[in-house]
Amino acid sequence: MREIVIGAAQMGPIQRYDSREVVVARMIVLLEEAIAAGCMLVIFPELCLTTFFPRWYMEDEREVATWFEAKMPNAATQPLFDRARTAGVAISFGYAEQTPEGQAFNTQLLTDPDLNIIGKYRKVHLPGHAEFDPDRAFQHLEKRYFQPGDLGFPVFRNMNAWMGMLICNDRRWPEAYRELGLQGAELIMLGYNTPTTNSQNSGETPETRVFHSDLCCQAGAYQNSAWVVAVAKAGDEDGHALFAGSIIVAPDGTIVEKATTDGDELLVHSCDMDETKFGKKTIFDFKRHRQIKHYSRITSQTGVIYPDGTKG
Ligand code: CDV
Repeated sequence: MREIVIGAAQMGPIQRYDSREVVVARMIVLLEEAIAAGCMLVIFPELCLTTFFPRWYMEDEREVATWFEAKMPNAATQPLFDRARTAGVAISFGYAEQTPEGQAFNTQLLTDPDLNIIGKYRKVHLPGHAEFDPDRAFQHLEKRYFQPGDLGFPVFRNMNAWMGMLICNDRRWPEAYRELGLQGAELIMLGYNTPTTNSQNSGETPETRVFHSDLCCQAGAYQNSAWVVAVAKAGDEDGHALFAGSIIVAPDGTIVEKATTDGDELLVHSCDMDETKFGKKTIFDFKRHRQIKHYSRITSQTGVIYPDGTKG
């Protein structure tokens, strides 16, 4: 058995004018709960230090810069690192990263139990748009504020297991999970900020949107025989609702824990990394069953090209 007791630290809403210090204090409350529950690794959501700022259209670069972290840890997050280090609990959380070269990424970090940052993932599949879109009920400007991740889909050795990360929209792309699965990922951590309504289709119900989220996480877990921990930032942020429903999914695709509120809430599950072995050795033994000579379109073509040559 290779047991890791995991805490999925769902966070309730963060308002536009909430400070990093106020948010980090909330994260430490969740961390304390996790420590008391025996968690060894605690996972927080995407962009969890601030409100989901890509919903706001901004032209002033100085204003945009206020949402980014130029250093990690920094003064605001140091207390979280310090408390986790004293307890020997590894953490993973998402933030807006500004590099010394001036690049901007939607990033998730991973530490070991000594709180060394041993891994970083930068979101590859950025949803939304780069310019103000008057046809949407609300904006989703990730393509304006971030560059697509430049690290690929790395997998890290941590706590005697192979671990990878995805961020929010990445969970809808099977290629993202498979990139991790092909490196033996046993645990896939992902955070999300997903609006409860579809800004381009008011007829899509909140239930359908949660269904799509669960469907993708469960399929990604099953098809790669890996644990998937999906952690929401949820609730009403300045009048904009984000759905909750954080889940822990076992390597057979079943949901073993699910959040019941749309506020700060900790899910705890003891995840045995050896449970990933069965699927990896049988139906999803990639070495025996994958047929890569038939998959070339996946890396050579982005959009649809019909057999008659017309483009979709
Ligand atoms: N933060 C996100 O990536 N949100 C997207 C929304 C825009 C659909 C998601 O895939 O959940």
